[in-house]
Amino acid sequence: MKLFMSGNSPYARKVRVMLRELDQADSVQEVSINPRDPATGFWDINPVGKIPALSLDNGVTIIESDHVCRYLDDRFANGAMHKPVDRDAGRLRILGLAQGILDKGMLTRVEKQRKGGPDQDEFVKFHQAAVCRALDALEEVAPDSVSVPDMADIAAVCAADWVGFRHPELEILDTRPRLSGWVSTLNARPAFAATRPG
Ligand SMILES: N[C@@H](CCC(=O)N[C@@H](CS)C(=O)NCC(=O)O)C(=O)O
Repeated sequence: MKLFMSGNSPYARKVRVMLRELDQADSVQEVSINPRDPATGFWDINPVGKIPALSLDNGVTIIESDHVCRYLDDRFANGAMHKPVDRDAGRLRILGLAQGILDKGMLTRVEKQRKGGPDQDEFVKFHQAAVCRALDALEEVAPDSVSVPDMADIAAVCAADWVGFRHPELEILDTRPRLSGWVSTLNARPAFAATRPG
C-alpha cells in the first residue's frame, strides 16, 4: 500500500500518527508529493487532487483522511482507534471540530495567499474567527491526561498543531492552557514527534 502525503499536511498527519500508534508504519509506503503539481501524475491516482490518498495493492485508491483512517484502523486494529469515538458523541464532536479547524484554517491560508482584492481581509477574518471559536470548543473538552490516544485525540492535536505552525500570529496555545497541555503531552509520544510539521 502507498500513502500519498506531504510532511506538512495535517490531514495526512492524522493517518501517519495513527499508523505509528498502531505500530503499523512499515505496512504502508509513504510517498511524498506536491498534490498541485500535474507532473507527478497524482491526479490520475486521485482525481480530486488532494492528499492523503491511500492506494491499495488491488489498484483502488481511498481518499479523504477520515476514510483512510477508518480503513486502516479496521484492517490493522479491528477499529480500536475509532471505537471510543463511535461510542461517545462528545468524542465524535471532537473529530468534527478538528476537521472543521483544518478546513477553515486551509481557507484562511488560501485567502492569505491570494493576490489581494477588496474583500480579502474580511474573508481572512471570517474564516480565522471560526478557527478560533472551534479551538475554544476544544479547550473546553481538553482532557487532563491521555493514557492511550484515540482518533479524537489524534485529530485534535494534529489540527491545533497545524494552526500553530501555519498561523503563528494567532498564538493559539497562549490563551488555551488545557489545549496546550493536550498538544504537548501527545507531541511527546514518538508517533506525534516523528510527524510534526516544520
Ligand atoms: N477533506 C480532505 C482535505 C485534504 C486536503 O485539503 N489536503 C491538502 C493538503 S493539506 C491538499 O491536498 N490540497 C491540495 C489542493 O487542494 O489542491 C481530507 O480530509 O483528506
